Amino acid sequence: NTADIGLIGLAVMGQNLALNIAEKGFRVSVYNRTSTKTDDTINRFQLEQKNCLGKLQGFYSLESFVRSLKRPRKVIIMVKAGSPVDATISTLENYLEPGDLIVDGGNEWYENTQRRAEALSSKGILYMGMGVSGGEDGARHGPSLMPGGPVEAWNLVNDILNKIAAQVDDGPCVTYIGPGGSGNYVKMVHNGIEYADMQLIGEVYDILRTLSQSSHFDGQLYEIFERWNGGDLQSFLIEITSQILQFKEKDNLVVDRILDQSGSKGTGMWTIQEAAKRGIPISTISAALDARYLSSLKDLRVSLSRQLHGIGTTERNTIISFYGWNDFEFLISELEKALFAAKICCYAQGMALIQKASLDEQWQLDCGEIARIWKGGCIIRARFLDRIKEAYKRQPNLLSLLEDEHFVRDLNNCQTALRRVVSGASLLGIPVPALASALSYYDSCRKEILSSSQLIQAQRDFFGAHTYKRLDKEGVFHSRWSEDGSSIPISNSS
Ligand code: NBP
Repeated sequence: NTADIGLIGLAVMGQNLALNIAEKGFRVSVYNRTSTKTDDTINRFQLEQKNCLGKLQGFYSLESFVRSLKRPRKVIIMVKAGSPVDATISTLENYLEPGDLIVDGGNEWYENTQRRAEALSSKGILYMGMGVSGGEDGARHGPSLMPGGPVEAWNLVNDILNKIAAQVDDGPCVTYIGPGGSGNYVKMVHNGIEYADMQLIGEVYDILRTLSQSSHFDGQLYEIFERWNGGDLQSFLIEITSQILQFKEKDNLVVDRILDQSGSKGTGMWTIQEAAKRGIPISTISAALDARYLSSLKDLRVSLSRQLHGIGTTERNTIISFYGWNDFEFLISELEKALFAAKICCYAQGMALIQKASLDEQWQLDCGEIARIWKGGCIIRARFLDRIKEAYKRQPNLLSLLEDEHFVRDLNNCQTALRRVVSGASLLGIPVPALASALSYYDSCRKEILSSSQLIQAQRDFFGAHTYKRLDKEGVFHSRWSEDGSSIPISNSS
């Protein structure tokens, strides 16, 4: 029993994470339900071992796998989320003893983690749910890790996690997130933000692609993303977009040949459900998920494309010149600002959801630290996250990122561009649901009085006697809307 840690589940993520752990100098034991994956992992380790300081050993029975581990035993599970995790734990726990630790690194529903942690704690076994971001490459060379659970559990593995995580200027991309299922929760919101980030970039690309065909643009679209990657928008997603836009088969871009139906695996949907449950508006993330659902209605879209009208060529040219977008450089600069403003709104929504969950669940999450560990390894890694970290450093109890003085300045600087891009794209018939929702979020947040909500309260009281409060008096009121219009105080009126 000499291994520092064990890892169960050797599909894409588990195999790469095991090799990463070994490379950082640890002894890792691995096990997979189907033995061929264990063989693959051993073979890969042997091929890559010239870079490995540690050791990787494969096992074909859970019992011998567990016996190979140093006490207290630490086991990372990287199997498919849901019932496969329960099935794995139910066998594994028979070989463990009090003080041992299981870390589930899958994209798990946070309440499942809490249920499992509670069940295992009665046997003295520690349990953590750890978000792992960065896909295959991140797992192999340094992911962003979001471990949540008991602090004692974190203390048992933090030396390993600190070494295998991505490293950035201010440390490894891992921190103790908080108790309970908070690690899974933060990973879930990360994925929701990722959906929105991707959708926003997709919409801007659509505008660029459409207008590059009718305006005078001599360059290549990838160059625009390459240029943006040197500024405020610097991020992994902008960088890979530039690469994708260079990828050709013969003379044709591969992206133009891809079926336009975007898939999703569930974490985006969970984020929306959670936000609805906690009453937090995350409209840009919702718009991104809806856009994926809408993309899958291919047959309907093909049929409607022949029936529903957009605008004609003359109108289109008039709109383009009205917006000054014949000047492609000007369009590029407006899109850059619009994308940046929308990105701030999107992250403000995600962070607000994390803060609300933290409050409801008494997790005491540190949003600045969360932004920091997303700076490397993960899909949403970006220069921008440093700004978010700094914002929470200036004001740890920031109610909304929109309130931060630096973001206020940025938004005031970029809002006109966002407005023009949303209105111009709408007039041209280019769908921009995420950009538009970000703009509406921005406008709703900055309105002292929302007239639409005043009317809704009146309507609710009219048809359902749901009562309303007033701006000019204390108390709760109901009006006889269809009778004499008089207002009746219900309680505490002064
Ligand atoms: P998958 O999610 O595709 O799961 C495959 C693994 O689960 C295999 O090892 C498989 O064993 C095992 N498994 C299954 Br399926 N049912 C099992 C059962 N009843 N008992 C024991 N083992 C079972 O693997 P992945 O893509 O590597 O992802 C692992 C986790 O990491 C998931 O939760 C995923 O959401 C998360 N994640 C994935 C990514 C990514 O980019 N792929 C990124 C971040 C997080 P077998 O070989 O015997 O079938």
